[in-house]
Amino acid sequence: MLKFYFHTGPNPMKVALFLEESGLEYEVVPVDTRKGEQHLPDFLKINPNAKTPALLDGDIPVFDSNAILLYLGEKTGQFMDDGSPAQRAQLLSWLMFVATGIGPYSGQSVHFRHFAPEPKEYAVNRYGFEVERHYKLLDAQLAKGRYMLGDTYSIVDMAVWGWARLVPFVLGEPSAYDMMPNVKRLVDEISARPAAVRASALKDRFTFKTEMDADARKHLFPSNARLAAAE
Ligand SMILES: N[C@@H](CCC(=O)N[C@@H](CS)C(=O)NCC(=O)O)C(=O)O
Repeated sequence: MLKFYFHTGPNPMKVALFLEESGLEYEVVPVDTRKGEQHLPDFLKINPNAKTPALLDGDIPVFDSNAILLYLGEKTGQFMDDGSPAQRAQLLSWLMFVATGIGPYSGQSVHFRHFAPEPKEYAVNRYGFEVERHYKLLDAQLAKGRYMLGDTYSIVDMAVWGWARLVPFVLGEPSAYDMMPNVKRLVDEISARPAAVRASALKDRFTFKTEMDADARKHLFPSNARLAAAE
C-alpha cells in the first residue's frame, strides 16, 4: 500500500492526479504545512526537504513531485512515453523544465506578488517576467499537439496541470490565460477528467489550516527569522 503525504498545494496535486488516474491503492496522510507538520522528525525521514508531496512505497521513500511522477510512471508503466528514444527525450526534457522552471518560478512569483513585504517591485517583475516566459514555452509546445508529448497523455501533462491551474493567481492577473490559450485548453481538459475531479476532492476529506498568520509564516518562510535577527 502506498502512503501519500498530501497537502492541497500545486505540487501534491500532480501526484494526487497520477494516483487517481492509475487506479493504484493508496492511503492519504495529510501534512498541514501552515501548522508546521512538514518539519516534524518523522516526516523529515521521508522528505528531508520538509515539503509536500512525499510518498512511501512500502519502506521506500520518494520525494519531490516530479520524481514521484517518474517513479510511479516507471513502476506502473502508465502515462509514460511511447518507448521511442525520441519521445523519452521529450518526456525527460519537459518534465525537468517543469521541475526546474515552471515550479520554482511560479512559487517565487506567488511569494513575491502575494506574501513578501515591500519594496518588492524588482522581484515581482523578475519572477513575473520569467514565469510568463516559461508558460509561453508550454503554450507553444501545446500549440503543436493536444498534449505535451503530442497525442500521448503523460506524466508531463500531470506535472503541468499542478501549477497551470493557478496561472491567474501566479501572474496576479485574472485574464492571464488570454496569453496562453493552449495551456488553458489543457487545464480545462484535464480538470474535467474524472480522476482530476476525484483528486481535487481529496482536500474535502481533511481540515487544513487556511489562515496565513504569524505562526504559518514562521513555518513556511523560515528565512524571515534570520532577517529579523539581523535587524
Ligand atoms: N520541488 C518540490 C517543491 C514542493 C513544495 O514546495 N511543496 C509545497 C506545497 S506546493 C510545500 O509543501 N510547502 C511547504 C513549505 O515550503 O514549508 C516538489 O516539486 O515537490
